[in-house]
Order: sequence, then structure tokens, then C-alpha cells
Amino acid sequence: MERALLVSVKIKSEKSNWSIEDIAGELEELVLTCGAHIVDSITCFCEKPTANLFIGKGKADEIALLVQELKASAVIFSCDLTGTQQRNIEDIVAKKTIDRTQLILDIFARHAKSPEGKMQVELAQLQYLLPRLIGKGVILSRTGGGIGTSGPGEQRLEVDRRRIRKKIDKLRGDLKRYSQHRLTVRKKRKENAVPTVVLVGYTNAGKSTLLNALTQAGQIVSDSLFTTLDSLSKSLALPSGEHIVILDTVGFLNDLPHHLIEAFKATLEDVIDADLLIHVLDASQARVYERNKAVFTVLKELGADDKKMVTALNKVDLIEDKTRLERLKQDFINPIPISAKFGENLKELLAQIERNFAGSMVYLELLIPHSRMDLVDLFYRQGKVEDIQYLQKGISVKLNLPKTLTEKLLHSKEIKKVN
Ligand SMILES: Nc1nc2c(ncn2[C@@H]2O[C@H](COP(=O)(O)OP(=O)(O)OP(=O)(O)O)[C@@H](O)[C@H]2O)c(=O)[nH]1
Ligand SMILES: [Mg+2]
Repeated sequence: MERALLVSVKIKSEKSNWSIEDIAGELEELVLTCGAHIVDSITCFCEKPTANLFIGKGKADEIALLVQELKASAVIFSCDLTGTQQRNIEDIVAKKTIDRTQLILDIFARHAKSPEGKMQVELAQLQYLLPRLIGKGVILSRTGGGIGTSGPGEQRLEVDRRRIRKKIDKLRGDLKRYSQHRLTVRKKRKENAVPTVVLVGYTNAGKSTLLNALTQAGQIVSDSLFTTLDSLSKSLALPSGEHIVILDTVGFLNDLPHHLIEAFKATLEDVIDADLLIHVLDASQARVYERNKAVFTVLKELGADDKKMVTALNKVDLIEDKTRLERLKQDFINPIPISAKFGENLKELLAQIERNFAGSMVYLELLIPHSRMDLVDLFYRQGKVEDIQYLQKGISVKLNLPKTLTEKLLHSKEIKKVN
């Protein structure tokens, strides 16, 4: 097992609401998610990062001593390091040095399950690696297991830049095909006028737990970060009987590495295309406002920050101070306090989702020819049928239907609007 020494860095000149405790807390969670043993966690304040070491030389020497004393096998930083900084620190501490992006990539590599997910992670890993290669060979060759070695593997680390670029191009091409398939699925959903709701939120907020509670999806839930990497879609019946599609997505994080957002863009296209976002927020977290901000930063990067949104204030079972909850309710968009784990207030959440689609249903009285029996099935699936009569002149239906579907139907000459 990796014996990790954690170094949390706060840059004094950088304006950020994240305290050194937040930074250290998050780093610990990430490292524990990797299954490493934390031998110690130290903090480091620096005015401005230096180009060759990031931290001061004195601090680097101190880390080297600690590494020896605690028999650490890796030093893990809370910040990102350039290739040069990483190598220079490695020279001083004489153990492998891992930065934040590499740590997150490692977790993604461990959790990726689908072929697409694996490809996305590999693409991000190779993009991370490319500027870190010096000249021809690869300096970054690592021995043994542990953090920083999952993914492309030793052998691939040994190939030269050209081959990596070629591999990147191939992965991009393959991923494009997946993306096209996804596009077809989305188009079909749109043609059938099925509204889509996408669960978004900080990692570990309870998105998959909520999906399971609403749809018995059986999505894996775990108290670790980035459990879900593949988006999973399920059908969900609203109180009105209308069926919508609900999707689980990869969790966000403060300063999510850009390579990862880039690589996961295809998966996240569902977010861009959603009719409504359910932002699952862990309301029991002390840093709920910062996490909210981090989520909006990613949404903005995706171009989805102005979507209609319902905020599911999750884990209310853990909140003792009810005045805090009242304040949270005032500060977030369409807030619904819930407990996904204990199924609390989910009805209210569904009603709020429905309110957001209200107006998207239209009441109609139609007369359709018997030859279009296929539509009856569609009506039951997509709408709410109030009355249906099989007459000699055709099938008379009174129903509520999604607006988009109505518009399409009324284009057909066979279908007559009665009212
Ligand atoms: N107490 C409490 N715990 C919850 C609630 N909802 C989820 N959890 C727990 O929070 C942890 C994370 O839940 P997940 O559903 O895996 O979270 P996620 O947002 O899907 O996380 P990632 O897929 O890793 O981004 C699990 O241990 C859940 O049991 C809740 O309402 N109350
Ligand atoms: Mg999940």
C-alpha cells in the first residue's frame, strides 16, 4: 500500500475562499479514495510559486526529512505542478511526487468502467503526460504499483511523443464515434419529446443515491469521490403520469482539471442538452457555498450555467441546526430539502420537477384514423390519456400531451383536432 505524505499548499497571493483546512481535507479525501495510507499531512504557505520548485527550497528539504523519517513512498501535493517542478522536487525528496491532477486522473482511471469512460481517462492521462516528456524518451517512468501508475501503464509511458500524439488522435476519433451515437440517442429522445432531467453536483453529494431512490436504478453509491464516471439514464414517472428521462453524471470538484473536462465533454453533453438540471448539493457540508460555486464554474465551462435548475438540498438528515437550512433555502435556486438516503421529501422534489415542465403539456381532443393505432400507444407512454373512444369514424382521444409532440402531430393531415 502506498504510504503517502500529503502537502497542502495555499498561495497567499491567490484570492480564494478555500482555507488551508478545506484544501487539506479535500486532499485527504482524494488520497483515501485511492486507497493509500496517509503517514502525515503537512501544510505549506507560499507567497508566489517559484518556477523550479513551486514551494521554497527550505520546505522541500523539510519534506525530504519527513519522507525519510516516516518511510513515505510518495509525496502528494494539493496543487498542480509543472513537469520541471515535479522533477526537481522528486530529486530532493527522492520519492515519487504526485500533483493534484495526477491524483484525480488516478481515481478516474480506477473508477472508469465502460470502454468510453476508459478512453476518456486515457485521453486525459496522455494529454497530461505529453508536455512532461523530455526530448525523446520518457523521464516519467515509475516503478511499482500505487498512485500514479494506474492507466496507460509502464510500457506506454516509454513511448515517444509522436506515438503518444498518434494515440491521442486515435482516442479522439474513437470518442467522436461514441459521441455521435450519443447524439443519435438524444435526437431520438427529442423526436419523442421526452423531457430530460440531468443530475449534476459536486462529487459525493448524493447524485447516484438520489437516482436510485427515484428509479431503483441500482447505481453504485459510495462514500468516496468520483464513484460515478459513466452517465446512466433511467425513465422516471412524474406524479402526473408523464414519463421523463433522468440521468446521473460524473461529479464535479473545485478546479476540476481542464484536461478532464475536455475529455469528458462528450459524456457531459447530456448536461448541455438537458431540459432541467437537478443540482444535488450536500447541504450538511460546511463549505456548501464554495461547492455550489465550483459546480457553477464547471457548468459555465460547459456552457450550461443558465439552464433551468432545481436545487436538491441533500443530506438534511445530517443537519441539526434548522435555521441553517432556512438560510440555505433562501440562497439557492428552486430549493427542495431532501434526504436521498432516507427517501425524505422526494415527492416534493418530483412536484418541483413537474412544475418546471408545467406548460410543456397541452390539453387536446383528437380524432385519429383506425390505421394510426400506433399513436394510442405513444399517447399512453408520453401523455396523460383522460378519455378514449373507439368510434366508427375513428379513435377519439382526450388527453394531455407534451407541447413539442403536439406540434409535430398536428402537422399530420390524418389527425384532426376536435376542440
Ligand atoms: N446521511 C446521508 N447520506 C447520504 C445521503 N445521500 C447520499 N448519502 C451518502 O453520500 C455518499 C455519496 O453518495 P453517492 O450517491 O455515491 O454520491 P455521488 O454524488 O453520486 O458521488 P460521485 O458519483 O462520487 O460523484 C454515500 O455514502 C451515500 O450513502 C443522504 O441523504 N443522507
Ligand atoms: Mg455517483
